Amino acid sequence: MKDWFKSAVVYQVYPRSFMDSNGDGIGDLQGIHSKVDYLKSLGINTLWLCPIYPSPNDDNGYDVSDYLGIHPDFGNLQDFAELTAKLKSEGIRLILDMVLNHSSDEHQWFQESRTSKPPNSYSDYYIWHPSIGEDSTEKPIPPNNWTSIFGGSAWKWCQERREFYLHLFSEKQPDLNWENPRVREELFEVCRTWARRGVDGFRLDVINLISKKKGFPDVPDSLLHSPDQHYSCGPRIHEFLKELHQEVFAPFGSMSVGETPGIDSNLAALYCARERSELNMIFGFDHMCVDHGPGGIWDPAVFRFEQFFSILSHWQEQMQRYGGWNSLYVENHDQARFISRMCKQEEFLNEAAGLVATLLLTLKGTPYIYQGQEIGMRNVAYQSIEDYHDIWTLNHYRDSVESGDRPSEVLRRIHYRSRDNARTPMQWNCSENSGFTNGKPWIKVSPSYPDVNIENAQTDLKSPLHVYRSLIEIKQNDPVFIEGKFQRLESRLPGVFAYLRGERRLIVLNFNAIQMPIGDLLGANTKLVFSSQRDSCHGPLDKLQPYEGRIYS
Ligand code: TEU
Ligand code: CA
Repeated sequence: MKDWFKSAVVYQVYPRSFMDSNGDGIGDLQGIHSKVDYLKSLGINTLWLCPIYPSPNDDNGYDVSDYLGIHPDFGNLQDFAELTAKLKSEGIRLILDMVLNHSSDEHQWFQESRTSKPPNSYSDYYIWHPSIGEDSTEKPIPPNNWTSIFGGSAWKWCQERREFYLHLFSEKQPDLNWENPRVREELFEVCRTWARRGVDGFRLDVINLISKKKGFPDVPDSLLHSPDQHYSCGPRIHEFLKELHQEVFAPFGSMSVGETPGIDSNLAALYCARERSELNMIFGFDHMCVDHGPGGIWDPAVFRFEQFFSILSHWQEQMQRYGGWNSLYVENHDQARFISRMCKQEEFLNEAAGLVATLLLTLKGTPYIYQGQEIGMRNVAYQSIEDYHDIWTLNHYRDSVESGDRPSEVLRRIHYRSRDNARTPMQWNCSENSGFTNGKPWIKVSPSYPDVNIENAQTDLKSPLHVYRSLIEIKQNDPVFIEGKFQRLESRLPGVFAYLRGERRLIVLNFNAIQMPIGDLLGANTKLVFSSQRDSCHGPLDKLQPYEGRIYS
């Protein structure tokens, strides 16, 4: 089907934390297989799997040591084939996560590259640079001030080659050299192989970082807290993406979504406007930064709702203007749980989750639902750093404590921000370890599981699960929610976001913990067709309940 990505409703699975089939405490492919029926019942039609390849797990699979294999923790190629067959029989498409900006340092390419200089065939597979001198302790000085997104210098000295290599993420994730045509061809062939194995599309990890700025200029002071803006959009980025499109996506009809930190709505269309033949859509980050303080991601600030609404509207309008397509998300494996960020009233978390569902499924674009989001899974607050596993979190803790921050203060930031908030095991039921494993889970289960779990949600009419289900069905049966024009309506009520889809669908969302009158937003003939809260009352002089979302027609 042409443009099937426009009617896709994507569910993202973090395989380590979804379902464990063999009691080793780690989620796996057979575990996912056993839950396909659940996914089907939710109504989603596309599944995105985070990396499933062999990896030393310095960054939980985003450090790939063999692009064509399956990590033994997850199973093998036979399990993969069984899963794809099962998905196909249920009409669910599959997209895989491709990590093409960097590999693991344990990949054979890097093992060869680190010990050899040109003309050895692997010597230029990565980004090598001589030192620019020695400091007073005779340590080599790296070529510039670039810092890794996970902390520390982005350059690591390699004694064998007597050169630095670049790693924008951990030092076990050396950046691949896309300037080398052989590297590009290897990576294209990797994607083609998975397409031949039946994969329908790709989520491309940090794809806008693959082309590096010529001459490696220093990061300016103003961007030191968000250096990814400096690393993104190198001079050959669009050329490389067009090549990927021509070599892989076009011949296989694969769907493509690029993860693009540091791209704003004005640049976005350059990546996904249809006639440019690059990507189908991208994941922007603007709207995920509305609770960042001046110190960047580890500096939590109050959630700025009005900014959130205007960023979302602006992306909607830009994509409409330039013929691009939006991806709609508020959670993934890198983000803390959204309702914990947005809603400070414990008693309204379920309502807030239903409101978010209404937002994601009624804006224009392809919605991405992250595992557990549909039942309102929330942040955890482990009291010991020992209970955290994410490399970014652990680095932040170590660096902050070393530089004199109080450990309790650092933990407070981690509770709010850590990526592990999204990585606690999926909560299936109220049995031990939330039904995720019979063994010891690789990461602690959230203490919320006895209440918040799939089994409870099925019977609890207040669970956001039902809002997701109903709205997925509405979206799939009403083309206005796919192609209908987006138009924001000015609302004088603070914290209320209202817009039209097409001519006749009005969506009104109350992001407040109090009731809001909405009479003046509604025309005389508007009739309520959906409320995210079943028990609220409806009439022309009606009030929106705390965190309620409604659709009128
Ligand atoms: O994430 C990229 C990433 O960490 C940044 O985009 C970050 O979120 C942003 O700079 C915040 O401002 C991807 C994967 O999703 C993540 O899990 C990996 O750790 C990372 O790439 C490295 O592969
Ligand atoms: Ca397992």
